[in-house]
Amino acid sequence: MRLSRYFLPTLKENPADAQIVSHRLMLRAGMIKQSSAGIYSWLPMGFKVLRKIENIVHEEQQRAGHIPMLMPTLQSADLWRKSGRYDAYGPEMLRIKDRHDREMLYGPTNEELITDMVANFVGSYKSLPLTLYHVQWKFRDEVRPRFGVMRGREFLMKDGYNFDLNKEDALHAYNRHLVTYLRTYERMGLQAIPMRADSGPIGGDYTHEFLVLADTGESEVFYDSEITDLSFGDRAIDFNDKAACQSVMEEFTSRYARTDETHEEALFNKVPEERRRVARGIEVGQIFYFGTEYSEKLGAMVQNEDGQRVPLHMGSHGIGVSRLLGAIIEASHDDNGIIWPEGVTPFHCGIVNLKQGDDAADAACDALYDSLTALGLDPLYDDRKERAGGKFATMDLIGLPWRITVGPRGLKNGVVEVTSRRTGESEEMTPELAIAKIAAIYEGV
Ligand code: 5CA
Repeated sequence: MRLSRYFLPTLKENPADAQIVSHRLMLRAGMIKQSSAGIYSWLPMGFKVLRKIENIVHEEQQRAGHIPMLMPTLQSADLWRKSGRYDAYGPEMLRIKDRHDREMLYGPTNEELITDMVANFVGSYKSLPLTLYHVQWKFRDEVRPRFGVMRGREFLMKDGYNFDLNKEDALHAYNRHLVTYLRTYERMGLQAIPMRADSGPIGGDYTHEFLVLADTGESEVFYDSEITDLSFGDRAIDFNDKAACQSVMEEFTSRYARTDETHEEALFNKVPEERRRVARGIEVGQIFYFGTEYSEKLGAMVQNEDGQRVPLHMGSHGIGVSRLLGAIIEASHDDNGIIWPEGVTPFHCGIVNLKQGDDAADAACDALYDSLTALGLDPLYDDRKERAGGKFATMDLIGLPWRITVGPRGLKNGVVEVTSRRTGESEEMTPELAIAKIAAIYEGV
């Protein structure tokens, strides 16, 4: 993409109404525009990152054998009456009437809709196990929408639902989700720690929240610092292997890590003092196992191997897709702007032309741009007639992890400069080597 032809409405000044750094930077980098409280338009660059995050979520879900689909945003109140949540949900639910005076709602989550669907189509244990998921907009009429996309009213969520014959299989689904989430967040450059949590209005006994440590997080968390040494990495795991999933799950959940809702001081005090940490975190996902409650209320029954009709064991599993943009920026920025992890960056690298209009510089930039694009990479070429300082400031603000700087002086010696946004370190090299370096960085990302 050439910046002169893109739509990147950056702001020079810090917006007064944005209290936390990720919100400020998303506004300044021209990624989002508020349309009303807690509701945002996703401008092209914000939308690009949103899609990248969503794609990682899809890839990791499907790697675990979960099946994508799409349910509507608007739901009928009837199913929610059956589950008992129509009244219980309270003012956070946006209730709407259609022209026939039928009661509708903008879905805050989808347990009812999917359980009803499965009740309609699944009648035998032979169709199990089954995990369906979608990535869809939700609406929760939060009392205090704030921090930009972190606590929106309209937000994008991955929500998945497992349907199993018995508790053992459903707990395998729970463990499987925990494991796939570890890899999902790591691919986004995040360390998200699974912590024992409270199940809230979703219900159920088993639940973990995934928290990214950040001073601006809304949750207070308590954990054993050994947890932060763990990483899932690129281990291969067979998601059908119950024991393998269970062992990873235990590795990541056996140490003390809890949100304030489940915190127990006496237990925490058993952690050696030098490893006890009290911090703040951003909740980027939550998984639940809640047994047969919804399937009983909504009639999701199957015949088991003995021919008896039994209710399905269920769980649900959410990832805050739009919130993740804020969480990633909170975890990865400096005074000059965002620092995107390679896995989610909107463009793979920037090309800065120090002297637009200089024949040699223009030709070298065009050639770099074409070669990178031909390799399947996605560079952002700053081809504006602007001062070099302004171009650098824009690149730093929008946070592309790599920058190639091209100027007449370097070109006389046959070199361009490659700079890491994270370390600020620059290296001079030929354009060919610069292309090879960028291509190598993104191999396998
Ligand atoms: N049905 C279950 C799991 S599918 C569910 O709704 N879980 S949840 O309530 O925990 O939401 C899942 C994730 O959505 C949360 O972990 C959080 O990351 C994100 N989320 C929740 N509320 C908001 C909000 N107001 N703005 C942005 N993201 C949110």
